[in-house]
Amino acid sequence: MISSEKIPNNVDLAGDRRLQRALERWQPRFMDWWKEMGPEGFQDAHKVYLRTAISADTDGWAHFEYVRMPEYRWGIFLSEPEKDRKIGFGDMLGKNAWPEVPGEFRNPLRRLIVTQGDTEPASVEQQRLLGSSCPSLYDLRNLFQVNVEEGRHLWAMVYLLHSYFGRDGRDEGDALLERRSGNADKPRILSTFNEPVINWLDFFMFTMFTDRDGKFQLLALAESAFDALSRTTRFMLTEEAHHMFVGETGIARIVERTCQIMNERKGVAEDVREMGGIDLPTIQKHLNLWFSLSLDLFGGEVSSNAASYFANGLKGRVYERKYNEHRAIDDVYVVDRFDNGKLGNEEVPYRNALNEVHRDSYIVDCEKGVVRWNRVLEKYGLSDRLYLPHRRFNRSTGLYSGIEFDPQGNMLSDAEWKKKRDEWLPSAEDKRYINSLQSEPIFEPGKMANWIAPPRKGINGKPIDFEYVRVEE
Ligand code: BYC
Ligand code: FE
Ligand code: FE
Repeated sequence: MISSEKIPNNVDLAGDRRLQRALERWQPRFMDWWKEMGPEGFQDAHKVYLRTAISADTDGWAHFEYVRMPEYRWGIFLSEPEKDRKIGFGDMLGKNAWPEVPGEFRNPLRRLIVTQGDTEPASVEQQRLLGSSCPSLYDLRNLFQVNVEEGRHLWAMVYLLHSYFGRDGRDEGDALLERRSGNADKPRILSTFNEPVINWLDFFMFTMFTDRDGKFQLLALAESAFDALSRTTRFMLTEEAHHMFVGETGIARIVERTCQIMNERKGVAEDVREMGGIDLPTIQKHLNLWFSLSLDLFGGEVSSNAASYFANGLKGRVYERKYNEHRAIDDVYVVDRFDNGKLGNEEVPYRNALNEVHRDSYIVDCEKGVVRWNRVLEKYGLSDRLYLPHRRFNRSTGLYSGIEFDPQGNMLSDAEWKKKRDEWLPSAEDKRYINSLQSEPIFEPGKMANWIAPPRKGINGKPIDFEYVRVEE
């Protein structure tokens, strides 16, 4: 029997026998998946100081305890309903939001939910080996906090599939546990979620840039006319903030340590590696990689899917309320276009350019993080700066895929690209170097790997040298 003790929830699970039965059948499959594909080597012996959501209100958020990860209580939470909620955009603007899934939108809604849901376990799979190279117990704990919450996000989507999509939904719930990140035969749905996350530089860039796509997609789904989807994603967003914090501060701490080394060595960049730090060009290359991989997640620049999601009220714009006008039927948007291999542009109906609209606001948000990283460089009196590469750089979906550009957005021949590639993206040698730095985990409380500065403060008011993960019989 599933009790609310075991699955904390605010959806009255105990009062819905059908849903209970479906989740009872799915739960052991999830546990099998977690044990096979979750954090390797930290399943049974380790207790982790984790935050567990035990209710949807602010108090429920302050709940911290030591748990073995397989015993984490993955809960189902929806944000509080908004009374008489109306559809906020598209052709059905002003009509009542949907308590159920309208038959005509069943397929596209299921597809959106499955696509969202698929990314959550994918990211856990991508990160499953990182524990064995953690730079500190503090970072190890943050990795696991992110992992269990992505697990909870999967539960959130499976709850929607089981509650609203009947048999099809249950099948999709099973399939979410069967696909595997990077597996050629049964890959995860979206490109970026099949890319390897090999080291902690990848991890911090992933949580900075890829989890931030999560933020933007969830904000767009939070506008949905399908009320349960809106409420589920709104609650997920509260967790997403921590994931991006982990990424942004992780990189800031690496940059800080690199600055310290550069100052000790009077700014000779080559010496950073000699001193066991991560040099700025290597940081920039990982930034280039994960920013461009994450831009791919917004879909094609011109997309009829995006237009119909918006027209039908399935997926809105980020912070739809901030727009003056919500139908967006007459507007146009200018996007790049290729004519005989030459780059020009064209006007397209605004709704068809919504993926690009989202990408624009995402880039602005990423830029703010880069500004904060550069403040660290400034503070240390260094003139080097990090930057976001052009959106055309290294893309594998949409308009720019199959054509090479430099980080400034200039088109390149294949030969030029091949010559320069390793200056812009992590090379085999860079990967070897980072792996050599991260071959051993650091488990001593308060100790940091040499290539990263300590955080400003610990978790939940605990000191930095708190034992965030411990082995216990
Ligand atoms: N890889 O019409 P288009 C997160 C497909 S991250 C592979 O432009 P659309 C998280 C596309 O399906 C947030 N295929 O696409 C982060 C379509 O296929 P069909 C995840 C791709 O539909 C970190 C075709 O190409 N949430 O939560 O406008 C850790 C034409 O594309 C890709 C969502 O994505 C790709 N990158 O936009 C943990 C929200 N891109 O129709 C978690 C739900 C496109 O030809 N998903 N395709 O068979 C969506 O809203 C949309 O599916 C997308 C794509 C925005 C992703
Ligand atoms: Fe997530
Ligand atoms: Fe996340």
